[in-house]
Amino acid sequence: MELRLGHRVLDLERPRVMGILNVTPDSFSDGGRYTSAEEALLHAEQMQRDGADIVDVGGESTRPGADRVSLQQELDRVMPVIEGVAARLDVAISVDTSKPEVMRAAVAAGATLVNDVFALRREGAIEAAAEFDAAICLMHMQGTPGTMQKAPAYDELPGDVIDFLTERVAACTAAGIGRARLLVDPGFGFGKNDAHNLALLANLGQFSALGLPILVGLSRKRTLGNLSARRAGDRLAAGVAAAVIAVSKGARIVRTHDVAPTVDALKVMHAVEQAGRQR
Ligand code: 7PM
Repeated sequence: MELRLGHRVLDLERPRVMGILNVTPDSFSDGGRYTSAEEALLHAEQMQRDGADIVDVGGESTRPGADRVSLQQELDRVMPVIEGVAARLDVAISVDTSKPEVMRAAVAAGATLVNDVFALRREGAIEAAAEFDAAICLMHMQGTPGTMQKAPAYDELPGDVIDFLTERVAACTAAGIGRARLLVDPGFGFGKNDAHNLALLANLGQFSALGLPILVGLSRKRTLGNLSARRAGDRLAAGVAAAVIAVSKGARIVRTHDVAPTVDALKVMHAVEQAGRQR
């Protein structure tokens, strides 16, 4: 499996790492340490050195109950960072947004992946995506960020989530977006309790039926906090374990705050997989 990101082709035979670059002042685990574009660029540079293949630039916090951000505010936050990374670094740029105007501006400035937690369900988003040729990550979310953790409920897991993604993939292809541009993501923590998240991780292999690259984000999430009894900044080992489990079940891209240890863990994993295939 391969993913084209602009002039780059990511061979997904080896698992890849997407580093989280928050430019929101209210990000729950970075505590606003990277608010200015300059600081965000330093962070992106560090993630590139640490082995990230992609940096995910986000200007709107999807934290439950977080304030919605205006279009202008989001553009002001993400555009200088995208422009700076495109000019100075050699990593693929993902833009974490649900707004069609931000998608368009970001892609024009060099983003080659759109990471949309609303899976192009916002007004005008699917039409915008049909106009450019960046890749798109379609993520499952039950409810909306404001209310999704109130009482998440499913008839079947992972079936309900796979059905949703199947419908979004069909909507994309109907809108003229080729499958070669699509990735899918179960959306850990987005309208899911701990049991839901664990059932999805345990059965992640079933997402392979979609025939598209699987991206996962488990880094520092609450289920890992509950399992380890640790605060967000102390969930590194739990997050790396979860990443390794996800990749062992077919995930190809891991979205994480902790690039260096995740890259190391996935190198070990990949080497062992290759050794197993050679004998
Ligand atoms: C507060 C709560 C702040 C949750 C940030 C988050 C994913 C994502 C996020 C994911 C994809 C976080 C999340 N999670 N995009 N964006 N997949 N594709 O922990 O799991 O980063 S935001």
